[in-house]
Amino acid sequence: MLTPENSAAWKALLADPGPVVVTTHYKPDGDALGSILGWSSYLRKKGFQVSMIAPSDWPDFLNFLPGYDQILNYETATRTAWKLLREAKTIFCLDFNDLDRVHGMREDIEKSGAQLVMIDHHLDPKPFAALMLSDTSAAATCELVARLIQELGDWHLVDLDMAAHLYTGIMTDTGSFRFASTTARLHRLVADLMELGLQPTALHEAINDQYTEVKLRFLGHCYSHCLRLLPEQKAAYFILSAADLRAFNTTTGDTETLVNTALGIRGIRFAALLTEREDRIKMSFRSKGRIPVNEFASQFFDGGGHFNAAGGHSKLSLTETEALLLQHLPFIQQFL
Ligand SMILES: [Mn+2]
Repeated sequence: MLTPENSAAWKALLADPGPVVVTTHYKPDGDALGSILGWSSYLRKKGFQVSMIAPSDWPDFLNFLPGYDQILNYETATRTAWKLLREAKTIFCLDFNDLDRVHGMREDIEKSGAQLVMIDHHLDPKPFAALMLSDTSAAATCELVARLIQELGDWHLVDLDMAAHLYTGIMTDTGSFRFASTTARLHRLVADLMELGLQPTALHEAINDQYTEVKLRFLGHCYSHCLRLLPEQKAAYFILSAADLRAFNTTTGDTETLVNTALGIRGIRFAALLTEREDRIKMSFRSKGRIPVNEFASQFFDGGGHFNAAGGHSKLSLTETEALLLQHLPFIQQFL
């Protein structure tokens, strides 16, 4: 967190308000949106003129987050976004470790001339920002935002809406406080948020109890027809073709829970999800224990991520990608 070397830089940055942009990664999740909303509220209270831009749309269920409607979607508001990026003196990059993660927005960020500041917890951060708060031991970027505000002595500025933003990111990125990143120290931070009056039950409902009929039927289809089990290798994976997605009219986020449910099968330690998108096969990997899926993703599928949760992609066909997955599966055996 703050060290004698970087604390002066953060304090100087925050003492000099102006127009800024706060952004996050493509297809933002709960931690991505929670962190940009919470950090933006804080910056506004410090006197900054803040615009929030997401590189793409996000799952609908996140639209319970206070202030979500002020986030601009770069893909549908490209011109406005470019104007804001060009006028910004600082662009805060939250919850991503590589400028590639903003996809089409990358060029505009690079051309903007603004200074870049990163707050992130992903492994192997690329040094693209002038000021970086990168802590790969943090459970969520929202944890880092909360601690940063605490360490800057501004906890009194955190209101109930901000508490909801930060809790959402911490809760979703820890799988409701079950992943190994959940520490005693994190629970203490959450206790600080609850002491502000936060009601976790309502947030859990807003996040977890949001199935629609079509989504539940889609999941049923996936369990019945798209799941492959390899009990001997302690692996399971889903294969979703473009036709599967079309048949159920799926939207962003509908497939998110699938890969985790494969890991919920007794005895399974490695799970994957192969999804046929327009121009590529999108791949998600999850593991339990010592299996480094970030290494698996970067070695074989042009990806990366966290130790137990990572992603990658393939330009091959769905069938060829499945064959490649099976070919590389022995990699995980050494960690079982
Ligand atoms: Mn995150």
